[in-house]
Amino acid sequence: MTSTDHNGFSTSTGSGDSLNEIRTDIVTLTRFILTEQSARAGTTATGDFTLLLNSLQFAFKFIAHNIRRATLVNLIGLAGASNATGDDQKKLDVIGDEIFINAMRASGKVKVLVSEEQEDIIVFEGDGRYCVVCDPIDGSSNLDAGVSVGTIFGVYKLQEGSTGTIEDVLRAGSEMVAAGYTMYGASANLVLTTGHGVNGFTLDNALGEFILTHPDIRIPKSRSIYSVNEGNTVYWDTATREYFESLKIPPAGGKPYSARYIGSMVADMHRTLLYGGIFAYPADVKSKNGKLRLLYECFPMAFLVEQAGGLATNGKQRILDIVPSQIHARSGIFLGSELEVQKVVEYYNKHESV
Ligand code: AHM
Ligand code: MG
Repeated sequence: MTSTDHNGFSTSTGSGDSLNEIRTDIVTLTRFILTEQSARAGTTATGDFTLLLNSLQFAFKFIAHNIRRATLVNLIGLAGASNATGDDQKKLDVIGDEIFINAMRASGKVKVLVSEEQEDIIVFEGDGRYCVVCDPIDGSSNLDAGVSVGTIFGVYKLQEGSTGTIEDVLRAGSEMVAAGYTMYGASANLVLTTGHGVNGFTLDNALGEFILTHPDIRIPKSRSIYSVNEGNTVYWDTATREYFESLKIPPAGGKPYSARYIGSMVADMHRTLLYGGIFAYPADVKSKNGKLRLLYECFPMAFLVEQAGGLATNGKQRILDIVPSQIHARSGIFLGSELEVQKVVEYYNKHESV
């Protein structure tokens, strides 16, 4: 069976499909973006974003290729150095970073790049009009165990008249024009927003193309799943502790919440987007500003989750309203299904007013 989505793309819809039915009218990421741009841009589309996205796709494919063969070509293990925020770098962190920087430079469309692995911003030559922020390989401590990791990215437009400075990226997440992640698991899955909903693409290795497989992702309004590193309970504030404790008390006739924590933000977020529930990395007394970085971890995920109908907060403030004080600034974060995140906010409100 086929149906037509809001972009006018026809997609197979599962029920009624024969196992032998082969899709021949597939929508590639490039086709999707071209169609979306021409439908929305009016007369202003220059094709620059499409070219930027092509370079991003190339980086994802190249990183996916290296992750897949990592064990075979001795790419697992530490590189012997630490990055800008003091984390031990894996060999794949270094390679992922190089791939990303080279792809963004080669696009000719990027002026400013922020990478988790680089202390300072990189300003490229040329007249690129975009700023890209990225964590080339997030969750890399999981790499050697073959657990899914991912690349997280966000895109700002260069400010009017700017020649490329740090001010172009020290901006609220709500100013991002696109964001997403690619999860490197059994297959490479790219989840993208350009501010008009969320769409998911799967890399077809034989075609070398990202194919639209999850059109218009909507996060369920609620779901009894929580995802957090509970080993940190002793460091949490009262609101956070009470909130997570409340999830373990079954309602009359019901069940307590299920815990699911991979420890790889992209994989935990992918499940949360598709199944619903809440993912959190709260600020605590050990990490007063949280662990996850605003620009290239919290903002892109918050942008995606809001576009999918969910919420993202640090408990007191909407994540996308925060303005980072520096490029590697951190924040506590709770994000996911609308009704689940609202409960956290209620706990924070209760404790604020005491
Ligand atoms: P990284 O950017 O150094 O990989 O760290 C970020 C990762 C996230 O993917 C994940 O959610 C979190 O760190 C896990 O941290 P912890 O091991 O403290 O639970
Ligand atoms: Mg990271």
